[in-house]
Amino acid sequence: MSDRFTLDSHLPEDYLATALAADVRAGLGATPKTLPPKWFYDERGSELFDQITELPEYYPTRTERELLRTHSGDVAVACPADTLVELGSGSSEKTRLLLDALDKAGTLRRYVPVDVSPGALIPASEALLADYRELEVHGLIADFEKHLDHLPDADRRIIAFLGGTIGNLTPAQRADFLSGIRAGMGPADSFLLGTGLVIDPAILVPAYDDAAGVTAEFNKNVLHVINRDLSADFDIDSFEHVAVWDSVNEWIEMRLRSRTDQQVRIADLDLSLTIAAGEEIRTEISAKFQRAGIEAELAAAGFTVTHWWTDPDQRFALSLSEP
Ligand code: AVJ
Repeated sequence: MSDRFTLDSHLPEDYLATALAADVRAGLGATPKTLPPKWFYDERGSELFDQITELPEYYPTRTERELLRTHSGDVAVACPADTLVELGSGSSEKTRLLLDALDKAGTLRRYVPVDVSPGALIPASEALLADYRELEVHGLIADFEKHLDHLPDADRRIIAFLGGTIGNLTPAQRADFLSGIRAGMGPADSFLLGTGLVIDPAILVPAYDDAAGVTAEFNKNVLHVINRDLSADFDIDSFEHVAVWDSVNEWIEMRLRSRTDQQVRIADLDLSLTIAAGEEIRTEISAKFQRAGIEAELAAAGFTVTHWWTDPDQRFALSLSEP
């Protein structure tokens, strides 16, 4: 491995197992039942998500990539940073557009991918180290909702949170998350945020319920994760994938609907559940935003939005904010 690579973990040894157990106990004990979306992303789930990003119906990834292609140069001019921090970096698929722009500006030194999954972070880092011969990569294995205080210092940083993943947080979680980011930023740093915008449900809903059924598999994968990691016996085939647009909250909800009355045993939690036919488990919200709404949330966390870029169809936005 390159001497330009360092990796720190801020997760306690048993963090993932403990956090999954706590989330499943709380979520499946609640009415209605919920599960947090972060548990989709084991190896298979991450692969399914990568497939989703290439589906014809799933416009966010390609729209954001196009926005980055067009505006990374503007980002680098507005904030000629030496360090790019990417929260929830995953496969670092869109990162190169930003790295190239900072490289061109002559300021780039270091990339800091932050992800809970080393399985995605390490290979992504290796590929970048091979292609950017002077770049330092400082990987952080951390949960971006909880371990924000460990971001490395630098002269000037861009903190990027892309993909519209902020929409997977509830409004209260978003407020905490944004304040947490803001609290750790210096005066020269900038925050680059990708947000899905509110659009016609006729386009939105199929993006979360594709014809090929990949999103359905992705949704059901959380039950595979629970079966494997908590010794549960969910009959996965008896659930169907549901995606609904909630026009009041302006978010897409993914749910898993049981086709049958069933008993589920989660051995590691010593928990038995009854699930009624037709009952739904909410597995994800994916909030979409209007400009005024997200600007108000950023302002409430102490940010000033300095740039706002959207695609011609106004489906997705990139915003750049200052503390
Ligand atoms: C990229 C993680 C934000 O909410 O659109 C894709 C996840 N869920 N299809 C999103 C997802 C269903 C995605 N994020």
